[in-house]
Amino acid sequence: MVYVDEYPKTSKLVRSEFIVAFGALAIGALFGVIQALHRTGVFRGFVSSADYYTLLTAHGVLLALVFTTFFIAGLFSWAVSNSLERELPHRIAWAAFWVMLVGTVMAAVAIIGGLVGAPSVLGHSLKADVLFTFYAPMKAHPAFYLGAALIIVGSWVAGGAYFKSLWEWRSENPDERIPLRTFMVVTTMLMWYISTIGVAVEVVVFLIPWSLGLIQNVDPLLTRTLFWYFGHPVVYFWLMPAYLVWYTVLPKLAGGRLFSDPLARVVFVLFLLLSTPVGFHHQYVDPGIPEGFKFIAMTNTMFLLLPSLLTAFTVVASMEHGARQRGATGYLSWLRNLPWGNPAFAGCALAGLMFAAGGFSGMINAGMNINYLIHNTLWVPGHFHLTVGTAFALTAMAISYWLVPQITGKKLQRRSLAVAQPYVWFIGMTLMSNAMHRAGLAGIPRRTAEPTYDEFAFEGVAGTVGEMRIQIAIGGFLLFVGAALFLIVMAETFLARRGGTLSVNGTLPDPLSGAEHSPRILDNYKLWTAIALVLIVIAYGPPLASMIADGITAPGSPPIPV
Ligand code: HAS
Ligand code: CU
Repeated sequence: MVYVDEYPKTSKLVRSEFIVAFGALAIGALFGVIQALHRTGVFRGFVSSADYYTLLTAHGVLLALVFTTFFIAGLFSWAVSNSLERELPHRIAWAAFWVMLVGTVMAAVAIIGGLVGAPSVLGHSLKADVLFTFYAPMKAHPAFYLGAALIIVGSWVAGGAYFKSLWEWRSENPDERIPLRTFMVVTTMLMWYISTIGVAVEVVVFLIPWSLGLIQNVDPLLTRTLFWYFGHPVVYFWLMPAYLVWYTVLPKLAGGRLFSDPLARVVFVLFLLLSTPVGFHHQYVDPGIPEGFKFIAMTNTMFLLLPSLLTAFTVVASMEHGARQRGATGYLSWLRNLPWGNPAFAGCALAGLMFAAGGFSGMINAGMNINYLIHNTLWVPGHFHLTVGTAFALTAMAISYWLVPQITGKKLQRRSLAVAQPYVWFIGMTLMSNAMHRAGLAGIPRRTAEPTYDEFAFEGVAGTVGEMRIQIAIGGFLLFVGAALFLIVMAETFLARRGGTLSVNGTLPDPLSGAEHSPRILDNYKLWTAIALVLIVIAYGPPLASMIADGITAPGSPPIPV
């Protein structure tokens, strides 16, 4: 039976979450192409450079925060309901949806206010040009921070629906292993609860009172630290859902089975343990944090490569198994036997391939000394367009080709556009991110409307700055085309009539090595959460204590670069 007929209530929820996600994707992608054309100087007619920050904030917030959070909520709702074989508790889940939606609208209105002359609303000018990392000393309208807080609170409530389902299931199945997809969702949410505490404290205790004028100053170092305490784990909040898809659906799309359930569980537990005590790797150049603690963060970050390296092994092995089931032979020629004409498969596989490159640039970011070379340059957007902008976004789009027919009961429309779409994205992203990385090495900064350096000679960099700019502009344009193709396919599918046979089937095969081979201790959430908290206390305790020793709003550390 199709998912929508089996779980009609949860299907409706997933559809609503996806519609908001895709709406955010549409607007965010439009702003993205405008920016790419603007900062490369190819076309500057859409906005003035003065509005660049507003546009960049909207692009980052809509794509990295709204598109991701709503899509993940939908994916997780599907994963939990489908693997525990029950509808989600719908009151909790819908409450979460509405809280997140109200938050999104508030934050979006505050940002857009900046484009229409920042009118005064409730005694504060309505604008939020603070970028998606929104830390002090840049200040936004209170509505922006309240909106951000609501999005986070909503995501907490959504987690409540998954936990409640798990408890219900557990009372009926006391001895069974937690199904893999639910295990992954729950581990991700535990990591999310631990890490969002940082940003919640930053926003509620400091930024909201400060933007309302209730307190006069905040400590930029302390609030940045609270932000990055959350700002690294949030990237795994985006990655782990992509991994959920790569582990549980991609092997099936490749015609095979997951290589190892135990290895998948180990990977998710490692993320729970190590995602948070690493945030200082975003603050290597911040003064006021002892070098030794930056070093601890670097070491933890290097350990944190392990779950992704294990994933590369397990997922590629599962794909190879699939190809060999389809008759492939040879060391590498099995790659040809994969279903490259299936858009769901091709999108996930290309996303994985690009993530290998993005992970590599992440390793470079993480090295304390090499980081000084690339920090705040265009290298960093090059890195994260491969990670969140492809590993997550392309996987989300690809899996929608498989999932949306199941949550709507409708056949995928415009299949030929869907087949082309992942390749358009892949080519566009290859051009853009490669040129961004190189431009960063040449010293071109991120986050500015005027980085063109026409007359500047960049010694020791292959090619010219003009050539990189053109690649970024063409790549950015192709990405916009890729997003548009996806949205056309989705819009037509959502609006189509039901009928005919679906081109997908939602059953997932058992892993080659199943849950019965994985030690039960892996499902011991109390133990892993406790260890995660201990690691956080070690990594963050002393530096945070020294930051607040001089008073919690006093910027007592050496001068903060602005
Ligand atoms: Fe990062 C900055 C370090 C992963 C996102 N990162 C950012 C920012 C974002 C971001 C948004 O240490 C910018 C924030 C800002 O605005 O300032 N990052 C890392 C490291 C990893 C990493 C070590 N990042 C991610 C992921 C993200 C993301 C995932 C989003 C989803 N990042 C940094 C650092 C900075 C940073 C510094 C600060 C830079 C600065 O100075 O500002 C690692 O987790 C990466 C591990 C990954 C691998 C790759 C494994 C390969 C796999 C592919 C398998 C292949 C398949 C397909 C399945 C080791 C799993 C095969 C296909 C066939 C056809 C065979
Ligand atoms: Cu990070």
